[in-house]
Parts: sequence; C-alpha cells; structure tokens
Amino acid sequence: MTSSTLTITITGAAGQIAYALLPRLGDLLFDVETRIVLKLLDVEGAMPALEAVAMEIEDCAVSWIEKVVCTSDLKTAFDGCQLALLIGASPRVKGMERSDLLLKNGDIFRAHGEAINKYAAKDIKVFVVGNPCNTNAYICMNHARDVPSHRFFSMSMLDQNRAYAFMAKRYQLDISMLENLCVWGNHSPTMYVDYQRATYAGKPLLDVVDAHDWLANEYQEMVANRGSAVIQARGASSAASAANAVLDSVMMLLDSHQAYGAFSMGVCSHGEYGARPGTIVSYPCHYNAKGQLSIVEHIDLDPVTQKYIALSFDEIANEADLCRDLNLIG
Ligand code: NAX
Repeated sequence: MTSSTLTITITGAAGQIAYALLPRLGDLLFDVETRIVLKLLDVEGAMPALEAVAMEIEDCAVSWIEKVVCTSDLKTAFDGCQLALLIGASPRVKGMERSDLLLKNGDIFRAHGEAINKYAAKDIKVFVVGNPCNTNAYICMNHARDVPSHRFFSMSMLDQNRAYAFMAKRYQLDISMLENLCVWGNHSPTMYVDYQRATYAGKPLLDVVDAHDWLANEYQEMVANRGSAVIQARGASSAASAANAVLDSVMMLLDSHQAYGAFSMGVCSHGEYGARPGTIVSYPCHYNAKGQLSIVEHIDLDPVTQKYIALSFDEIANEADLCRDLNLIG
C-alpha cells in the first residue's frame, strides 16, 4: 500500500530528453512513501517506441513507480495530472520560417493547454521544455484559461547550468560555492547571464575574479551558443544535460526547501523589470518569506545590463505579437 501518489505527464516521451530523464525521476521524491503515476504522451506513430521506453522503465526495477501509461490520447494523458513536463514539440527544420515553426507548435501547445484546462488536477504545475519554450508556455497558458498563470513555467535552467560550468572552468572555482548566477530573458541567443550579482563563497564574485570584459562579452556568447556547439559535435541537441536541468528545475518547483539563493526560471511576468506583462520570461527567482516562488525584487541593473535584458524581453514580446497575428491565441 502506498500513502500518496504524484501524477506526472510527460509529452514527447519517446524522445531523447525523456529517455535520459525517465530513469532519474525518482530523484524528485522527497519521501519514500510517494509513488509516481507516469503518463507518457507521444504521437500515434511513436507508440511502438514508447512501449519500448515503458519496458525499459519496468526493467529499472524501481519501487517509486506506481503505474506507467503510454498514450497518444490527450484526455488519458492529462487526466488528474499534477505535474506536466511538456517536452514534445515540433522541431525547426531547414527552410522553415519562424512563423511556420510557431504555427506547428501553436497547434500542439493549444491542444495541450486545452486538455490541461479540462482534465488536470487543480494544483497542476506546467513546465515547458519544448522550444521555443517561453512562447510555447505562453500559448499553453492562454488556452488553459482556468489555470492561474503562476502555475506555468519554462526552462532556463540548462542555460544557468552552462553559465555555472563555464564560470567555474574559466576561474578554477569550486562550483558548489557559486550562487545567484541567473539567466534573464528568452531561451535563445539573446538570453543574458547576470554575473554581477553572483557570489562565490558568500562574497561578490566580482571581488574574486577579474576579466570583466570576458564576462560581459565572450562568456555571454559561450553560454548562448553552447546548444549549437553540442548539436554540431553530436549531430543532435542536448539531451542528458537537458534532462538534468529538467530535474534541477522541477526540484525547485516541488520543494521550496531545496532552494537556496536565486535560480533561473521562466515565469509569467507582471511587467517586472520592463518585460511585457503576460509573457513568460526567465528571471532570477527565489522563495519569498511566505514560501512562494517569486521573482527577486529590487535588483539594481546598470544601463548596459538593462539594455541587454530589454533586447531579450523584446524578442519574447515580438513572438507574443506573432502568436496573435497567427491567431494562435485569442
Ligand atoms: P526529440 O525529437 O528527440 O523528441 C521529441 C518528441 O516529441 C518526439 O518523440 C515526438 O514524436 C514528440 N512529439 C511531437 N509532437 C508531439 C505532440 N503533439 N504530442 C506529444 N509528443 C509530441 O527531441 P528532444 O531532444 O527530446 O527535445 C525536445 C524539445 O526540447 C525540443 O523542442 C528541443 O528544442 C527542446 N529543448 C529545450 C531546451 C531548453 O533549455 N528549454 C534544451 C534542450 C532542448 O533543445
């Protein structure tokens, strides 16, 4: 007998990221009593591959799985869902315009938003990974009208983790002592890593390291282009590190006690720091005194940082405009 269950729906479950993620989902459980009901959603044509994934999960012989459901049906997938990990998306293929990509993803995330609205549990949290993740989350949220906007998130943790790794490598730092290094804006090359508020062993990082020029320029490009570098080297996009970042993010979403310092998360903006209200934007987030996940307030941004962040916010706002022009949202 189990005392409680957590129902997790994973879309794109026959894909690469899900493959790296699924065996590690048990890391999300904070007590030994809880079991996961796993709803794996993919397109009809991927059902044989998905059944194989389910076999492999079974072969992990873990105790934290209550049940695995493989489906291409939205009601089955989202019924009672408490945590939706929306990983499946339509990839950008050669020759495709940005509007073509948005149209394809608009159909997917509209359908998933509507299904979440109809079938999911009231306390659902929706975490979007499939790209363009900020805009896909925006589309989904706009079609899940009865679900409060603070329940929608998009992934910027992989960018954050890359930022930590490059920083530690460049200055030979102990990565466990780095904190508050956060990514602002879009999950795209316009994202901005705010190194000025980072700390190392509790001290401002900028008291410990030099080469501010490197941090302001080359470093930003390295983080922004890491995804392309991985694609070039392996002929496929990041999967293991992406799955790892999903776990890091979802731990923050599920348990405020895990959080320390600030972390990067795409959340629905109310206009903080100049973003368009209602868009999904990566901010430095934390748990406030009431125990709520919230955007870190009163950050004093210098004009240059502000300019970079505004560029990324504008890119997200333009994608939102394009969604309206394409009738992807009402
Ligand atoms: P894969 O192509 O390996 O898998 C995608 C899966 O989604 C496929 O099995 C496909 O059949 C499924 N799918 C397509 N339409 C669907 C629908 N309507 N319902 C359910 N499933 C559907 O991609 P993978 O490497 O797993 O990457 C998945 C997504 O993550 C991509 O959009 C990718 O760009 C994005 N990423 C986002 C990152 C982020 O930081 N936000 C980083 C990693 C990754 O690039």
